[in-house]
Amino acid sequence: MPVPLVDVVLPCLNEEQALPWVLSRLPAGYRAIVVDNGSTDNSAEVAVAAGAMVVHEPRRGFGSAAHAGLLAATAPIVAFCDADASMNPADLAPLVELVSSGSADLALGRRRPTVAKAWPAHARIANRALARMMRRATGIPLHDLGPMRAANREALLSLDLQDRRSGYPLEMVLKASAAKWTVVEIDTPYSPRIGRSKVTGTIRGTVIAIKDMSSLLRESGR
Ligand SMILES: Nc1nc2c(ncn2[C@@H]2O[C@H](COP(=O)(O)OP(=O)(O)O)[C@@H](O)[C@H]2O)c(=O)[nH]1
Ligand SMILES: [Mg+2]
Repeated sequence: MPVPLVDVVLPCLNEEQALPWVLSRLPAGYRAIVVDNGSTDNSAEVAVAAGAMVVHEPRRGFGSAAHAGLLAATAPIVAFCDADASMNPADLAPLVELVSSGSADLALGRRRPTVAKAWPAHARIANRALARMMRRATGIPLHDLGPMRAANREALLSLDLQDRRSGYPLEMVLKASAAKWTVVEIDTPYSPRIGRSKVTGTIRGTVIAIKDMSSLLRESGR
């Protein structure tokens, strides 16, 4: 396969039900890199059957998977998307366009729920509070710490991201801001996922996410 224009990193923990929907919706010229984070279902097999590249990352954690995908990528632009069908990879195209045209160094998708139940209230409230702190820390008018995003691969690598859990997306924004990147946020539809949530749909996941993100914000304030 020739080097794709865009590599799409899809962190995956037991998403066999959602993957066919997700992987059939990548724009032409985009390559899917499914990072299997120790799934106990058939996620890896389903991903391979759908034509995706599969990377196995045994160390658990969203950031661990996302970063393994970034390291495996070879395309000039790398995008990130969840593998749970809550967002449509086709909606990555406008984010990628912002990066490829040079309008943004980091393009972020702001999740806009299509129906109320797409986003549980506790997750939405926590996200809003964290986004407010992120705005204060960076001075950039951002409203979400969502996973959908795009940037140039080499630039992303140069950020030297360290978080391997839920703080990864936030660390990316904080370091991009510190490096004076142009960070742009646009709306992306957010729908109910297929299958069961691993992070904000559970109390434990939400608490870990808030903990990881608050400690990053505290550090950045120092
Ligand atoms: N690799 C990896 N992926 C994860 C982990 N937890 C969640 N994911 C994936 O990250 C994405 C977001 O997780 P999800 O459970 O939908 O969280 P929510 O959107 O906050 O409910 C999905 O694609 C999951 O499969 C993890 O520990 N490791
Ligand atoms: Mg989700």
